[in-house]
Formats: sequence, C-alpha cells, structure tokens
Amino acid sequence: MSWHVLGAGSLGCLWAARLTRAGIAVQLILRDSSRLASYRRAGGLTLVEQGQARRYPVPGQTADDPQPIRRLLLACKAYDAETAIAGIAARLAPGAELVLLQNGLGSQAAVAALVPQARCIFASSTEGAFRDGARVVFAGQGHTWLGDPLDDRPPRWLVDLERSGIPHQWSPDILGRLWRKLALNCAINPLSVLYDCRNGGLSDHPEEVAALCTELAQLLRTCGQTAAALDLHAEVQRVIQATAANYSSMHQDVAQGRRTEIAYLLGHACATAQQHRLALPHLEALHARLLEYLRAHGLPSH
Ligand code: NAD
Ligand code: KPL
Repeated sequence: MSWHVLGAGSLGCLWAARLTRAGIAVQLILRDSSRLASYRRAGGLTLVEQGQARRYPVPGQTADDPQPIRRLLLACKAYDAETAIAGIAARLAPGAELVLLQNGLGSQAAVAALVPQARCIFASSTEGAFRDGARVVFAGQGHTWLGDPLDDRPPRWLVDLERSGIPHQWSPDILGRLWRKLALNCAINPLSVLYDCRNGGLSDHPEEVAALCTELAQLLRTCGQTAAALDLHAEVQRVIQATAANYSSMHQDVAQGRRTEIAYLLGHACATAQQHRLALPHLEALHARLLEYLRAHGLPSH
C-alpha cells in the first residue's frame, strides 16, 4: 500500500526518502503544479546525510490527483495543516490513516474534526532536518513518538517505519508527550527570541525561566497532564544546558523572517489556561511581549 506524504519540506522529504529506499511506495504531494513541474525537472528530492547528497526520484503529484489516499503523512507546519487536509479530504479512502507530524497542539484536533472518517495518529519528533535551497539536510538524529488519543492499538504499518530505519515508538500517552514538548518549547523558545540568544543564554535569566516553568506545570496539571508536569523545571534546565550552543527553532524562524508556530505553542498554552479560567501572569506577559516583537519585525502573530 502506498504512502502519501503531504509537504515536500524538511521532515516530509526526510520521511519520503527513507521509506523509498526501503522499497516502500511513496507519493509526494506538492503545493501546486508549478512546484510539481520544478520538482520533476530536478528528478526528485535530494537528501543530504553526513555530508553525502543523494537523489530519490519519489513520484510527485498535486492535491487534485484522483488517486485515493489510504495512508498519509501530513508534514506541513501547524498553521498550514487544516488547509492542506481540506485540499485532500475528498481523496481519503474509507479507513484512511493520517500521521500528523505538527509541533505544538491545536492543529491535530482541528484536522481530526475536518476528517472524522479517518484515523488520526499524532506524532512528536525530535529528529532535525532543514532545507538548504532545493536540498534537505538531515541534521540531527532523533526519535518520533506516535499515538492515537482515541485508540491505543498500534497500526500495522509501523513495520514500514522499522524497515525504513525511522526511529520510533508507539506511545499510549501521546497527548502527554505533546504537552511536555509544548511546555519545553514555551519555556525556552520565546525567551530565546526576545533576548536574541542561543538556548544557553537563558542561563542568565534563571528567575524568568523558573517562573514560567511553575506556571506551565500548573497548566499541565489543570489539563490532567500530571505526568507531563513532573520535574518540568529540571528538564528545562537540562535542555538549556544540552542545547546551549543552538538557536531554538523559533529563533531560527524569526531570524530567517519565517512565520512561527506561536499560535500552536505559547498561544495554545494561553488559550487553554483561559478556557480553564487559570491566571498565568508570567506566561500571558511573555505571550504579549512575543506578539509585539513579531509585529515589530513584520512577522505574522498567529
Ligand atoms: P517545512 O516548512 O520544511 O515543510 C513544510 C512543507 O509543507 C513546505 O514545503 C510547504 O510548502 C508544504 N505545504 C504546506 N501546505 C501545503 C499544502 N497545502 N500542500 C502541499 N504542501 C504544503 O516544515 P518542517 O520543518 O518539515 O516542519 C513540519 C512540522 O514538523 C512542523 O510543525 C515542525 O515544527 C515539525 N518539526 C520539524 C522538525 C525539523 O527539524 N524540521 C523537527 C521536529 C518537528
Ligand atoms: O525543541 C526545541 C526547539 O528549538 O524547538 C528545543 C531544543 C527543545 C528548545 O525548546
């Protein structure tokens, strides 16, 4: 059975290349016919691993292709997810399964509501890849957790990921994982943007980080995510040390003038707190400062 991968960006190409070289059929869905034409002219996608570039002639198509979709990896940004799914919803075969690779929270529920006929599997990944012109560079080994909040039975196609050497694990608590990652991102990424520093630079702002962790842990517990709240501050400090030399993904987006996923990270945290009538003054102030910063830099604040 063929996989469809929607989004020929960093993670989409990384998955498509590994599935293809394991002999698994993949179709890459590109945004429009002009992108499809240039993709075909290039002879497929190019993945760079350990300095070695290799081309994979993965077949491409656009959303209006008539081929039914049974297994889809949604590999776009969180803010594009709903529109992207709406564009292919009519092609989903009965029993179709979707893997939602978006960071943060909010887009997965919105997508699932659009396609109630499909099984939506949520993913949280620590793999790292970036685009370098037309090529995609596999920059950091990592792991992907997959899970379905409505059905904890693992899908049979996990064998495809094993065959493809995609490090993964089925998680019975994928929402807990996504919340924990969201909390880490909320404690680190916005401050790294506002102080324009590498993650290690946050060691100079220990009180601010600690106050955010206290509020984020409170939010997680209020949402019933008690395990995700455990030792959050200690993990944030550990991640700051371990990634001290790196710029956070949000910092990289802002530095390169790209739209951020703020609405699905800090925006989602603040909106959820409001739904629970939970006052989180440090988190709200951080959100307001970040929105203002993005506006001042001409970037979308949603
Ligand atoms: P990306 O911007 O590199 O790729 C997204 C691709 O989707 C782009 O090529 C875009 O044109 C395409 N796209 C958007 N809407 C489309 C549509 N309607 N039809 C067809 N194509 C469409 O993004 P990415 O870095 O691969 O990130 C994807 C998600 O994975 C994000 O939520 C990100 O936070 C998360 N993530 C990324 C990494 C990483 O290292 N890149 C790591 C962990 C998590
Ligand atoms: O995931 C991250 C990111 O930069 O998006 C880390 C390294 C955990 C920092 O929040």
